[in-house]
Amino acid sequence: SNNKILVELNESTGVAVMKMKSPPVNSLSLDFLTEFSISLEKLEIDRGCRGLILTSAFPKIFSAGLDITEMCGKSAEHYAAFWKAVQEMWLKLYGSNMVTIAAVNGSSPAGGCLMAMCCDYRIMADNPKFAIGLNETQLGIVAPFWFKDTMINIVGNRVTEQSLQLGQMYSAPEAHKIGLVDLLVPEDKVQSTAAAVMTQWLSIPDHARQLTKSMMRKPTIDRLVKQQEADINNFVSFITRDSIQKSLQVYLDRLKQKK
Ligand code: CO8
Repeated sequence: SNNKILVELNESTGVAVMKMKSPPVNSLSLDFLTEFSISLEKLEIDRGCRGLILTSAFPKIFSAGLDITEMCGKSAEHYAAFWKAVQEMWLKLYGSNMVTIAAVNGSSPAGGCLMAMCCDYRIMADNPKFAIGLNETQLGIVAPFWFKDTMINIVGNRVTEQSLQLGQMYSAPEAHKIGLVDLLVPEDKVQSTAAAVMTQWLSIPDHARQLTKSMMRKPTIDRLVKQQEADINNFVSFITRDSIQKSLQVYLDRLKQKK
């Protein structure tokens, strides 16, 4: 199953493009997350790689977020392994030493939004049909504290509180207005703009930029590291509740019926 993520490293620029390609919607399954973390780790230790552009191989969808089927009707052991993989993805991407740029070329709910928020800079296709946000409450579930912290670090406490309570999805223009994305460009300019912004970020000496990034993010990362096991237990006991299983199932059925 080593084919959900395409990685192309340009040796001369030191920039890797990672394209998520897990049909139909790049949902973050256990397999996907495992492959993602391995690919990221490989780039992280490659001294020839200084920058990462994260994008989707599919037009219209960046990532549908966590794979809901991984959170339905499975064993406690499975939920624990799945949640650990979600944590690892976040720890690695949010803590990356590379310059990371999200080229958000489509919709990006929940876990997809989290991935984009982990990056240093977000460029989104200027299409009001594309939406991004942490919509967990709409599924009857609750975004964990580290999702919340990641969002606060970008848009502040007030906007995060309202967004999280309402499970609000923002259209690309709205997301730009609140600062959830940094730049809107026409759909066909997303990749080239990401490359141009990357050049600008890479003109800063790595050591100074990396120490600064770590200074900004380490307190947020440490908060999860200190209670990683407790966070897994928390997730498992929450997700195994009958009422939560029911609301996820209803949401999933509604997604499937929609067409
Ligand atoms: N997981 C599993 N399957 C999914 C998901 C998903 N997240 N999203 C879509 N699918 C499935 C659909 O059911 C559909 O399946 P099928 O073909 O069998 O009917 C197929 O993918 C294609 O989906 P659509 O037809 O809906 O495709 P569209 O192009 O019309 O729309 C969207 C794409 C916008 C991505 C749309 O599918 C969507 O909104 N999906 C739901 C996304 C969502 O709500 N994700 C939230 C997941 S929860 C999360 O990420 C964080 C949870 C934190 C846990 C905290 C617990 C304590």
